Formats: sequence, C-alpha cells, structure tokens
Amino acid sequence: MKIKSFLLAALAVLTVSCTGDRDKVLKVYNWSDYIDESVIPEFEQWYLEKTGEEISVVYQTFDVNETMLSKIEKGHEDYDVVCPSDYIIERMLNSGLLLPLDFASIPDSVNYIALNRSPYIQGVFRDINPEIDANAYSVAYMWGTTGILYNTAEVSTEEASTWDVIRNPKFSGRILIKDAPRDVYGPVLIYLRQKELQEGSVTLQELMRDSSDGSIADVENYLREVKDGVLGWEADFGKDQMTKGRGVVSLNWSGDAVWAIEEAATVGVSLDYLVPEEGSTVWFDGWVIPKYAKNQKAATWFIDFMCRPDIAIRNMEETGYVSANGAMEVLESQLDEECEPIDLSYFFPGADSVCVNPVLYPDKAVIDRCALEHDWGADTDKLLAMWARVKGDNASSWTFVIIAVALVAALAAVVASRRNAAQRRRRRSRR
Ligand code: N2P
Repeated sequence: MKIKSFLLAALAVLTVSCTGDRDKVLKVYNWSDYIDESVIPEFEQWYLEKTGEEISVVYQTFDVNETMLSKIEKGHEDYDVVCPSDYIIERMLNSGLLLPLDFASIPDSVNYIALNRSPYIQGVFRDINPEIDANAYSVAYMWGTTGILYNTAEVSTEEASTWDVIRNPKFSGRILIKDAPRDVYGPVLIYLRQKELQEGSVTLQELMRDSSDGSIADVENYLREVKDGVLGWEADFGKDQMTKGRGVVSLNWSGDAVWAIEEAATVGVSLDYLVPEEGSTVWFDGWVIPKYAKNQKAATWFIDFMCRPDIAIRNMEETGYVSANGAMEVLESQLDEECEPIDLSYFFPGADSVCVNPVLYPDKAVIDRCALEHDWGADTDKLLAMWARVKGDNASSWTFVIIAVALVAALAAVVASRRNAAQRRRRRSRR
C-alpha cells in the first residue's frame, strides 16, 4: 500500500510539474498509518461531483510533529492541508503560519464540519490558544491519550498503573518508548511532580507549560535511568514489537494501543492499555491549512470530507484511533454490548451510560486526570537538545561496547599470531 501511494504521489507531482496546473492538485501531509487510504480516491470523485472540478491528491506522511513543522516553518513547503497535534497548532497559530478556514465555501447541505463538531472538541480547541480561536483555523481529526500498552501475561494491571513501570528492572530490555519528546516529557513530569500535584502547589495545566531548566533536568535524569532498559525509541514499530511479544511495556498513544490489542489477539498475545493513575496528556490532531498552501479551496473540501460520518468511521476502523467526529452515527458504530457502561456525555451530549471500548473513548474520570500540551516557543529547542542527549548517549554507550569488544578480539588475534610465529621459530631453530 505504501509503495502504491508513493508511486501515485510521485506521478501526481510529475503531472503538476509538467502541466503546471497546481489548482488540480491537493497536497496532503498526514501522520503515517492515520487514514484508510481508500477514502482518498473517493474524495477525488466526490470533489468532482460536488464542484465539477478535477482534483488529484498527493498524499505524503510523517512520523513526528517536528518533521512536519520544520518542512513548513523552515522549508516553506506548499502543503495544502496538514494534521499537527494541538501544541503544534498553537505554535503555528502564534507564528502566523495558518490560514483561516473558509467554511462559507462549503454549501450547508454538505457542511459536515459544522454538523459534526462535538462541543467538547470545540471547547478543547478553544483552549489551544487563549488569544486566537483555533476553531477558526483547524478542525479536529483524531484524539486520544498517552498511556501504557502492556502485555497482560507479563505485566500486572497494578504494575502498569504507574509511570514508574518504564524503569521497572523486571521489564528491562523490553520497554518501548515513543520517539515523541513532548509526549514523553509530559507524563514523566506529571509522575515526578506527584507530591506537588497532590499538595495543590501546581496544576496539571501548569506542568504542561513548564519548560524550566530544572524540570527538563529532572526529566532527563529520569530518562537516563530508563534508557538502559529501552528496546526501542520508536515512531511506528512499537505496536508491531508488542504484538510479536518482543516488547512488554510500551509508552504509547491510545490509538496505536487499540490497533496492537486487536492485532495481538489474532496471534494469541494479550495486550491491554491504561492511563496511569498519576495522570497523563490528552492530545488532539487537527487539519489545518498552512500559509504556503496553493489550493485552499480543495483543502477546505478535503477537511469537510474527513468529517463525513461514514468516512470518519472508516478512518477509525482502519487506524485504531478515535475520530473527533461528534455525529451520533459514529457513536452508534462503536457501541459494544460487552463493555461496562461509561459516562461519555462530555463528548456525545446525553450519552451518560454507553458501552464502548474504554481504550478508544476514555471515561470522564480518565480525562479529568489528563491535560493538553502547550507550545513552548523557543524553549522547544532545549527539550529537543535534551532528547538528543538521552538517546544519543544510548547509541554511544553501545558503540563503546562494540568498539571495546572488537579491540579485545583484535588484540587477542595479534597475541595469538605472535605466539604461533614464536613457536614456529623455536621449532625451526631446534631442527
Ligand atoms: C499514527 C499517529 C498518531 C498521532 N501513526 C498521535 N498524535
């Protein structure tokens, strides 16, 4: 699938560079494994039916927010629609990198954005940036929590219920950590500041804005204790390692967890996911149109198409992530007789006792111990430097071990060959 979409993207880029007809191309830049790719040609068809205009989607993917941001912020790439996380949307808003959405260009009859935005999502998006209403610039796509995906045969619920599980020596060598600095920093800081949180001298929200040198140093020290037990800092292979049983604890996003739990069950591996008791981050990714976009109209229609309930359901089912769509059809598609009823009225008004997968839709009590990350502006560089130090040292200590082993082996070979030569000389001189 990936090769096919790469070839299609290359073909579309070639077409646009030959014909110069940029109006007929829509460049979408999204997270990897974050869409049912069969909806893309359907969008092209739908756009033709609704507008009478042809469109060809060039679809590209990224694994971490920072890669996407740098392409736009530094490279001024002309993506028409991209899907950053909340704190990156905040950063893009603050630096004037986003165009306001032109909702009026979509007729009422097909304005799925207006029809399906859940009040909860609108509220959260308003919180992204107190100065500029993010709802005017972005539409939420998927959302979830950051938590612990664990192998239930090896790790107890109690062990997984604390962030300390990632440095539990029992699981050393089988721990996977998301290669997403902010999504790791947030939960670790929440863990390290439990006393202050309980005393009430700091709030979760304040911690999400805490980029002080002291806090970065505390998280760095903690991660240094963790890293020897880390099997991988991963952007996308964690779920696979967990389903194969190689990893037993994974600091991961809820959507990857849903995907992995289902996949693992088919091969007899039992995984589960929870948000540790100390608290965590809740995140939202949303569609935005960057300042350097060349096809604002098709971008707006694409965002609208993503909000069509049947399309939202297909994207959810393919990826394991939860759509930000508040349409009742979406809730109905997720009802499951076997679960304990939870209070989901914060998301779907009136749904105060519904049976849905609690990994997908967290209960209100889980949401209450989670907070949204916020942009750090220029301080982000301090975090990225810390992240590189932690991960880089990991590589160099292994490199050191490998070099040391190679040197000892080389030395042993030289000593052995000298000894053999000396023995040969002695034998010769005796003859
Ligand atoms: C899926 C990426 C999910 C993004 N590969 C979580 N914010």
